[in-house]
This record gives sequence, structure tokens and C-alpha cells, in this order.
Amino acid sequence: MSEILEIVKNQSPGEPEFHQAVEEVVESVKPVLDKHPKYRNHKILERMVEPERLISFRVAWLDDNQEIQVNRGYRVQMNSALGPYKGGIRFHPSVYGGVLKFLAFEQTFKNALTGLPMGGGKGGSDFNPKGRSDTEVMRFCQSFMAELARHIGNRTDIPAGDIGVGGREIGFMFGAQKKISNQFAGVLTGKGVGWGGSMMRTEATGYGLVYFAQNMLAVKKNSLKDKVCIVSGSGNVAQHAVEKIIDLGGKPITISDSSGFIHDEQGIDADKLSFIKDLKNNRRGRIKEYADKYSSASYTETKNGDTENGLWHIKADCAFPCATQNELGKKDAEKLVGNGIKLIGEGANMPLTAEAAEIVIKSGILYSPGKASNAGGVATSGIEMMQNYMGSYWSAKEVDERLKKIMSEIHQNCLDAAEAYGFKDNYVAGANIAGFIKVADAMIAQGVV
Ligand code: NDP
Ligand code: 2IT
Repeated sequence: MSEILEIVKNQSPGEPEFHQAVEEVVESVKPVLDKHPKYRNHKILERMVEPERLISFRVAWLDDNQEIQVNRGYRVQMNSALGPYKGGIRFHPSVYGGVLKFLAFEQTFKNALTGLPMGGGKGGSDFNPKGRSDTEVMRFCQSFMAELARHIGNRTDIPAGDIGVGGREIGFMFGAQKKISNQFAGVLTGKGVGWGGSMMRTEATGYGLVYFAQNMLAVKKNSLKDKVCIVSGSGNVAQHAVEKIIDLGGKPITISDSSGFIHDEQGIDADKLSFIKDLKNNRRGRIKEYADKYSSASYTETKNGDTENGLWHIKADCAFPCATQNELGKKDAEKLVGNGIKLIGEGANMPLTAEAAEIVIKSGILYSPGKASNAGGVATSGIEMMQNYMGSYWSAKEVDERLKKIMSEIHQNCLDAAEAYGFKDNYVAGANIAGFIKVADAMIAQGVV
């Protein structure tokens, strides 16, 4: 085991997701450290794995029965070498310090890859919004922000959405933060268009993922046209990945939630996607309803935590995991590779287990890590920040053009960095190296702080 990993395991025991994320980066950057001793001399990795600040707080709130509920809130302010802390907020019962540290660590590299001035952070709570009324969600968000507000600011830390945090939650948190600070400033991104939000932020992660896939396929003189695609998740990222796949002539045939997945052999078209959006975003229902409505689709239930649920066992050309971490395991990876999958593009953060990633990398298929291929979301958050600083808005077309350009630059930077350090065509190593060098050089320049 590497020395860094040993330090991390000793100092942060019981945080397997964080260990997994660190191990992957440590392996990738080894040749960089060997070639440039300054990174070891300046203890860059040792410093990168230690959050600059870790905030944990009580969130007490009243449910609709006037009963007091208590949750735990967090913000991990990981690294501010490149700019103010930037990253999403996750509301999910599985949230604890280890998950948020892995996400904040990944975010630091991802944000570096966008080329925009953003450091890395992540926050959230073990609050479960499922089954809660709008007023309960509002009271929770207000209580959460009552504490978080003192730690954030538009030049300090700018949170956004993630699992369980979409337009509704950002609205409630923004309202609370504005009241506390008495300022209308861009302290959150993903705001509604019309009150500080950027066009295209909602679509950006899923669209950016598919643009990145387009770039990878183009290297092989291929495209998404007529490609059969399997997608997991049915939230923000999955919905917009499906939308862009359809737009580019591909055929998405699956979508899922934490209860199960649907397989529609005829393909999910624009009308069916509208149904999914209404089901998930307005009615907050279960994906099973899709199969009740469309006879072309079958529904398969999955057990909680099952990573070999069968979705990845369906034969397809491209796979886009867009739900959550470690949702695609070893057997899934073997099945995908055995079935001749051409491309795996990560929409979620770290959706492949370490074992699955190893199998996929060895197979040599096109494989992009989330920190590169889902960076379109945070990049567009960066674009929202620019508009807020300037006090003006850009058109959807303008933002989409910038998003495409950023995704194509990230793609090229990953390939270049991978090749420079002996990992030709390995996007995982390329993303880690390119992100690492950018953050590391800034840390050295800024001294021991
Ligand atoms: P949403 O909350 O909108 O959707 C999450 C989806 O994943 C839902 O379908 C949910 O099912 C499913 N899901 C969540 N947790 C689990 C689980 N433990 N097991 C199985 N399914 C699960 O979140 P997003 O679409 O925003 O986020 C999806 C992924 O993309 C996350 O990894 C996130 O970190 C990443 N990401 C998001 C960005 C963004 O801009 N939103 C940017 C970059 C990355 P159910 O409805 O049953 O809960
Ligand atoms: O994982 C991610 O990149 C996000 N959830 C989006 C972060 C952001 O600040 O837009």
C-alpha cells in the first residue's frame, strides 16, 4: 500500500469511499511524482487529502405533525488553491463524512479540469427528502441554511445541487440565505432562470456527459448515431443524458431508480422522456410507473444496494451510469465487456467499483471517469457565477456553445496528460494527472498554508 493511502486509512478510518477515490488518484499520479520531485518535497498529496475545513452541524426542524426531527449537516471545504470552494449539496440517508470527503476530493480535480477558477467542496445531509411534503423540505432547507450561511459566500464557497437537491431545494436554500445575509448574491448555483440562474444549468451535466462521449467516439471515427445506450438513474443527470442521446440520434433503452429499472426495447423517445420528467420531477413517483404506462417496457425490481441488478447485463453499445457511487460492480463490468460494449461514460461520481474500473481499463474500451465527463454541470455553475458577478445573462445557445467547448478541451487535456505520462488512451489517469498538476502548482505557488 502506498504511504499516502496508509496515512488516509489511519486518519480517516471507516471511510471506504474516500479511500477508494484517493487510491485511484495516487496510482495515476505516481509517474508525475517520480518525474517531478517538487510535488513530493512540497507534500502535495499529503495536503490534498486533508480537507482545509470540515464543518458538521445539527439540523433540527419541525415535520408536518409538529414533531421535532434532527439530522446532521456537513460542508467539506476541501481545497481552495484555484478559487472559492465549489461543489454540490447532497440530501440522502447514505450521506456521512466519508461520502462527502470522497465527493469533495473528486470535485477538486474536476473543477481544475474545467479551466475555471473554482476550488473543491461538497456538502449535504443524511436527510431523506423521499415522502416529505414541500413544506417539510422547505423547513429542513431553512434550518440547514441557518447554519451553513455563516460558512459560505460568493467569493468563499458556492454550493449547488446533487442527489436529492434540485431546483426546489436550491430555491428554498437561496431564499433562506438571502434573508440571513440581506444580500442577493450568487451564493448558490442552479438557481431558477429568471432569478439569477443560468440557462442550461439544469441540462448541463447530462448534455456535457454526452458531448464528452461524442468526443471519445470521434477519436475512433465513430458517433452516437444509432447507438443503443443503457442509462441508469432517472434524476437530473440521467434525464438530460437521455435527452441528448435522443438528440444525437442514439437509442436509450433503460432508466432506473433505487427500486428498479425499466427496459424499453423500442427506445425512450422525447414523449416518453417527458413522462419520466413529470413522474420524477413533479409527481416524485417511482420509475415502475413507466412500465405500467408503456407496454414496450419491462420492469425489474432491484434490491437495495444490489450492484449486479441486471441493468448492465443488457446488450448495448454505450453505457452511462448516472445514479450513484459504486452502482456498477465487478460482474457488471465483466458482462459489459463480454457483451462488446464500446463506451462507458460516467455521469455519476465514481459509479464503478475499483474492481469494475480495473476490468474496464484493461479491456481498452472507451471509458471516461466522472470527474472528466460529468464536469459540464459544475462548469456551467462556473458560467452562472460569471453571469452573477457581471449582473447579466447569456442565451441558452451561448452557454451551450461554451459547454461544448469546455467538454472538448477537457477531453483533449485528458488524452494529452495520459500520453505524456505513459497511460496512452487512459482517460482515468489523464483526468487525475491533468487535474493534479493544475492544483499542485497553485499550491506550491501559494506557499505552506
Ligand atoms: P438526482 O437526485 O436527480 O437523481 C439520482 C438518481 O439516482 C435517482 O434516480 C435515484 O433514485 C438514483 N439513486 C440515488 N441513490 C441511489 C442508490 N443508493 N441506489 C440506486 N439508485 C440511486 O441526482 P443527480 O441526477 O443530480 O445525480 C446523479 C449522480 O450524478 C450523482 O452521483 C451525482 O453526484 C452526480 N452528479 C450530479 C451533478 C448535477 O449537476 N446534478 C453534476 C455531476 C455529477 P431514487 O429516485 O429512487 O432516489
Ligand atoms: O458533482 C458535481 O459536480 C455536482 N454536483 C455539481 C456541482 C456544482 O457546483 O455545480
